[in-house]
Parts: sequence; C-alpha cells; structure tokens
Amino acid sequence: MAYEYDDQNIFAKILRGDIPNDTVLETDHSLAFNDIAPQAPVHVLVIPRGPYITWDQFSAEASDAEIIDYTRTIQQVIDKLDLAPGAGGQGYRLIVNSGEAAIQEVPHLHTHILSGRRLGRMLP
Ligand code: IU
Repeated sequence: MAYEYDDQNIFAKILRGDIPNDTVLETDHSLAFNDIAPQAPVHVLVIPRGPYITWDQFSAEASDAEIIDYTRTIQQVIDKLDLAPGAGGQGYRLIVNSGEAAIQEVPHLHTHILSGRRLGRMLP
C-alpha cells in the first residue's frame, strides 16, 4: 500500500512556516525543535523536510543525502545538548513511532530525543 502524505499535518505547517516552532537547529534537509508537550527536561523532535510519514517509507524512498543529513542532524542535537554518555553527558533515548500500533499521532516522520531525567524502561 502506498503512503499518502497529508500536507495539512502540523509538522508540514511548521516546515512551511505557517505556525511557529522552538527551533534547536536546522539543516538543508532536516529540522530539530522542542516538543510542545515535553515528556522529559530534554524532548526534541527531529523531522526531515521531505514528505515522509514513517521510518520505513523514509528509509526506502529518501535520497542518500536526506538520510545522511537526518542522521547527522540527530547527532548534532545530541552534541549541542551534551547528551552523549561517552562525552560526559547523561545519555538519551531515541524513539520513532511509526503507524497505528505505535500510536503515531503526527503523520510526518519524527524522531524523539529524550533526556534530562531517568527515563524508566519504556515510555508510558
Ligand atoms: P508521536 O510519536 O506522533 O506520538 O509524537 C507526536 C509528538 O508531537 C508529541 O510528543 C507531541 O507533543 C508533539 N507535538 C508538537 O511538538 N507540536 C504540536 O503542535 C503537536 C504535537 I499537535
């Protein structure tokens, strides 16, 4: 089944500049911003600028440049916020909810970066 991207989703509106966001950093292909309802002291969302809904779709359809940029943007946030445990940070968790069973609420790929407190074994 092909994915049908809804360009009225909230992250599409953020990418178009129709609604504001609290930007952490941005690149040619990606945007990182603070989650509007943070579940931890650090809760950043990283999204690709392209119209991808899920991780599997992004992995299959995005260009190498987009995939590299996305990975590196996540890493830049980790570096910028000093989260890497090997570099003295306290560690972090990456989460990508894809599809109904994972309760993906916004149909535009996003990676959650969570840190700043002890997170427990899983998110609620
Ligand atoms: P999920 O993985 O699709 O369940 O996560 C969606 C996230 O988007 C969730 O953490 C929301 O708080 C967040 N969010 C946001 O940052 N800004 C918004 O305007 C909306 C949702 I709607």
